[in-house]
Amino acid sequence: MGLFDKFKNGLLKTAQELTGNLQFFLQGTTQLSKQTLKELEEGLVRADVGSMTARAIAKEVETAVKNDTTSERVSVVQHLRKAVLEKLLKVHVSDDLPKPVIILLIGVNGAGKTTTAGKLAAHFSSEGRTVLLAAADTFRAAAEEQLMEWAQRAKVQLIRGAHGAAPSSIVFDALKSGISQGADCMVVDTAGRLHNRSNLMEELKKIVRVAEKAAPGVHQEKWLVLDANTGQNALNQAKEFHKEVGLTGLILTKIDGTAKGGIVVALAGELGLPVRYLGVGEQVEDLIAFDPQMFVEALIPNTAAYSS
Ligand SMILES: Nc1nc2c(ncn2[C@@H]2O[C@H](COP(=O)(O)OP(=O)(O)O)[C@@H](O)[C@H]2O)c(=O)[nH]1
Ligand SMILES: [Mg+2]
Repeated sequence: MGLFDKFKNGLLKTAQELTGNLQFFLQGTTQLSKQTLKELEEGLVRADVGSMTARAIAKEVETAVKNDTTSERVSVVQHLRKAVLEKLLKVHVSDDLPKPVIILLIGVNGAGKTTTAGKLAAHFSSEGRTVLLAAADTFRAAAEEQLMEWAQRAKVQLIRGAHGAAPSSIVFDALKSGISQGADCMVVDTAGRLHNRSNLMEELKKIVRVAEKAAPGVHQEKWLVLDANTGQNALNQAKEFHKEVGLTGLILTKIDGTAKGGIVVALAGELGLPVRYLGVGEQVEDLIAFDPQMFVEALIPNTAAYSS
């Protein structure tokens, strides 16, 4: 499947929510009435763009349409596409990472950290990197086994700790070993934690500090893995984690099963953090590097205002 088709399939439900709605109320309208504008904003909110960002986008569209002398139906959609794209481009970073790089995956239970660790390992390995997976989730007995399966699938090395070892000590040993072996991409899977549990947040900060000590000067990424179904709660989660450890990116998982994919726009608009990857399924290939243009094209196709 081509990259764009992956975007399109992954965002199908969100697009139906948003664009299906656009088609309905933009049909036959030649101007952007107050009512249409309100419906546009509501459509964005329903797709989980968030009330603040939805309002901002609606305002931008209103201004753009006013200033556009050729304001026909289709141009409303064009202006909408442009407004959404601008929000995403503002925070976008390319997926070129330095070598070596350490990637810490953090987030709450069930968000998709371990699955994403496995997918990322396969992805970077296919780019010719020497990848190492570190199993720092010592909380659940099955967690290591699950990561082990992913390591085998991705054909990369897995480093795990001795029974009962502290997560930070596993991270220390894994990164030391990775650096000495010349690994250039070290992906660390951590235990699920709630942002409002202070002992778990302290443990996370310790993991970050220890990673810096084990591999001084090595570029460190701290990616929060978020379940897209969480909707607006994802915003709060991200804010809290960001405050505690200074995130460098986000991964939105389970985009395939939700109509709440607009959360990507909310995260960009309200947090200023880039989405790095989208999880669009449970298989190893179901991970896509985030691309703002493709995202907008999949969410609000150019043809939205024409087809009936
Ligand atoms: N549909 C779908 N399921 C996913 C995705 N990512 C993870 N999952 C599923 O979500 C569940 C929890 O994933 P897991 O990686 O164990 O979460 P963790 O607790 O954060 O490590 C598993 O059943 C995964 O197969 C995704 O992008 N799409
Ligand atoms: Mg896990």
